[in-house]
Amino acid sequence: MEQSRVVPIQVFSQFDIGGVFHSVEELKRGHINRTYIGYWDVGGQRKRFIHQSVNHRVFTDIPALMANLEIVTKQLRSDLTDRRDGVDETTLSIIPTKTGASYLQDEAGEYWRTFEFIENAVSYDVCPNPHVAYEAAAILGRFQRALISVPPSHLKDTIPYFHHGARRYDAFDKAVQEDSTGRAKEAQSEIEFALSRRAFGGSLITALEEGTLPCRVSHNDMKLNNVLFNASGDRAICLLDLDTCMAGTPLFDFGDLVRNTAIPCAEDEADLSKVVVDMELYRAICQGYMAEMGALLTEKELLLLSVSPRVLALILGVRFLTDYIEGDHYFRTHRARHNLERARTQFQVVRAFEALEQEMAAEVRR
Ligand code: ADP
Ligand code: GN1
Ligand code: MG
Repeated sequence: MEQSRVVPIQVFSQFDIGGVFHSVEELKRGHINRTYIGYWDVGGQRKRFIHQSVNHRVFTDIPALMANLEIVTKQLRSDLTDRRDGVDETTLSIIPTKTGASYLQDEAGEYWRTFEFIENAVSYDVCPNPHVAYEAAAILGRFQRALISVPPSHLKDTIPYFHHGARRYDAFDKAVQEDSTGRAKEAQSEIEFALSRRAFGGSLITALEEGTLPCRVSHNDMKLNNVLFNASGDRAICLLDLDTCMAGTPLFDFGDLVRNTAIPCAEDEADLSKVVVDMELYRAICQGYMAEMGALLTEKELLLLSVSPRVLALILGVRFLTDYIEGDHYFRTHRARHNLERARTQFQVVRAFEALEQEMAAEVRR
């Protein structure tokens, strides 16, 4: 379960901010990294910066991760300069250390980096309306389009086999067999659900490995709260959380975005009757995404678009369930059985998509 930590503020002064540190507050959002807002006095003005401790138990090669981040943000920035419609858009801007590095390691072994704070922006954990869904999908489409010129082999895998359904199932099997925490008995119905859909969970990765789906750079963590909107919430202005940018398929991103945006409830919603697909939100995602990326997708990608949300929800459910059975080592949890509840909700998401299989496919064709 979550434990509070001392923030090593002396580390922050090693970044080339050119000001005087004032205070810090934690932003409790994601499940993996630790994110802080630092308040600094710079040139007589109070300015905010993002200080982030990157989870090196999850991301085991931080130099490679930061090298990827530099490649991706450089390309996104150059695309924004070339595009006329990108005036209000931005991308992450790394503040180097005073010695010119993009990150540092503190005495406790933790890795730190600093970003410019993107001001006058909002983000959503739950999608409030179809316009927000459209915009999130459109910025994803622009992101994928901008990165088409970066060969996937130029980026290292920051988490190997991240959306590899078959390998996620292998890890799940091992967790169930070992049952090191004795928790498997409480999760029998979830385990059975996962096992009943094993082949489906591996379907996208099989197509990618066989080469019937093209390998492209993808974001791989397309949660709605990784998109920043302008203050009025009517325009997506930045895609965040670029740590998992690596070789993949656009289907991982489209699927993940639909998974967590077209079902307007929390990812750990305990009331499963609220886990319902909002087809208006789904339609808006299809439209926003197609407007930017539609013309660049292959027949096979188009065919699998509507299937991808189900695969992504299943894989995430299996990951939550594996982590629960292993003792909650990966995802940060906030209460007992949190990962089991998250798995249960994702499996309900899978059921909700299954029930709408035909309608979801018809919407993409339209
Ligand atoms: P995690 O991997 O833990 O999800 P993120 O990089 O997504 O970490 O950051 C967590 C939250 O911090 C985001 O959802 C966003 O609200 C905020 N955030 C991150 N980077 C910035 C930034 N450069 N400017 C403003 N807010 C940011
Ligand atoms: C994690 O870091 P965050 O909270 O944006 C996870 C994603 C999951 C997501 C589920 C590196 O994302 O894969 O889809 O939780 N990121 C990593 O909420 O494992
Ligand atoms: Mg995030």
